[in-house]
Amino acid sequence: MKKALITGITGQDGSYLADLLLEKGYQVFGLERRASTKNRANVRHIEDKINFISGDLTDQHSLTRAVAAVQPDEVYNLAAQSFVKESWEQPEYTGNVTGLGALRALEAIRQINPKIKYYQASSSEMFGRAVEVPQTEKTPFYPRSPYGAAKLYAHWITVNYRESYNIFACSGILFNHESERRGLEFVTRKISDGVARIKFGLQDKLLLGNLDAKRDWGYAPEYVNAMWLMLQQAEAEDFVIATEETHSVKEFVEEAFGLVELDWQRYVEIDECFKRQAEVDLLIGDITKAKDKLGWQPKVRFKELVKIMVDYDLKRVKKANNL
Ligand code: NDP
Ligand code: GDR
Repeated sequence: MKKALITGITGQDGSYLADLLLEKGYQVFGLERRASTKNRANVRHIEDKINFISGDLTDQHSLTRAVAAVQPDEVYNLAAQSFVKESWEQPEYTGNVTGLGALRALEAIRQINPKIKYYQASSSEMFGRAVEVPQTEKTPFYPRSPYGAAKLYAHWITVNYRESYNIFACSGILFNHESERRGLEFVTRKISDGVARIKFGLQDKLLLGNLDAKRDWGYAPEYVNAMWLMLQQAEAEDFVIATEETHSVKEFVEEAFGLVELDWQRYVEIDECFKRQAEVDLLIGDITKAKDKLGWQPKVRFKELVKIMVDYDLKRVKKANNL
């Protein structure tokens, strides 16, 4: 039985990856940080199958201890301060968790057993003010936020530990991926939740920032499969994972409101506080390498993604409010 240690197991991706690895017969260990109230909603359905280990990406000892105790075959480093907007409010903290956290995870592997395979959750935010369209593994990086800069450090330290210590370390450069488990602060979920609440008369307005930004949005459960595939290859390499389609936030809004037959222009208002200090205007990935080497490609496309999220939030909001 293979053993995997997942940091960020309570997040969107960590929970889907845990589902996948349990299905594959892995023994799954999840690093969980101390909080006054536990945050296990995303893993509630598999809570009894996961071995939770206490630890925090800002604490080297806790990571080293976790890796020593579990002796995993694979470590998936998914934990991060992952909200881009927040990274301007907490730039140093973001650097510490999202950037140095990866170094600490790699150090734990180097010290305990360099044969452990490592996956780093890199991000299309590293392309930032993209110098090339579409973006590939070879596109130069130009991060536009403290988050993007921290991810870039994590990305390069992963490459560096691969080259310095021969650790099987891969970075998946994943473009935005969303789901029913997406945090409510991210724009897609904010929209699907807002649409449901407006439909049921619980909310009048949806306040958003920049509607013109374009993103390559995929479906998270499919993306965690790409992470696993990367660690099953003969050689450790980095891969872009995306849908190769780009849509604006406005298109997401139109599609989501359209599904409940409401005119979005009556409900959506622009609030400057949701705009960013520096924006990433356009992201679209090129997944030629992932298709060729991993045999990976997405099935859920834009319209289906919006529908999955809106349908889910309509049901959830209805039930939560006894409607
Ligand atoms: P989430 O924000 O949903 O999950 C983040 C996870 O990290 C949570 O489990 C959180 O725990 C944990 N965490 C945060 N800080 C710490 C810490 N100091 N120590 C230990 N754990 C911590 O992110 P996603 O699931 O969406 O993303 C997974 C990873 O992939 C992240 O690294 C993200 O930056 C990256 N990424 C995401 C993309 C996306 O579109 N979703 C695209 C590209 C990259 P808690 O529950 O306690 O808060
Ligand atoms: P992003 O996701 O920054 O791409 O990072 P987010 O959903 O936060 O923003 C996407 C785009 O929508 C615009 N936007 C708004 N965003 C939010 N959150 N709230 C709003 O009200 C709003 N209005 C407009 C933003 O300006 C932006 O252009 C996500 C995270 O999961 C990262 O961790 C990950 O690395 C990247 O995706 C790839």
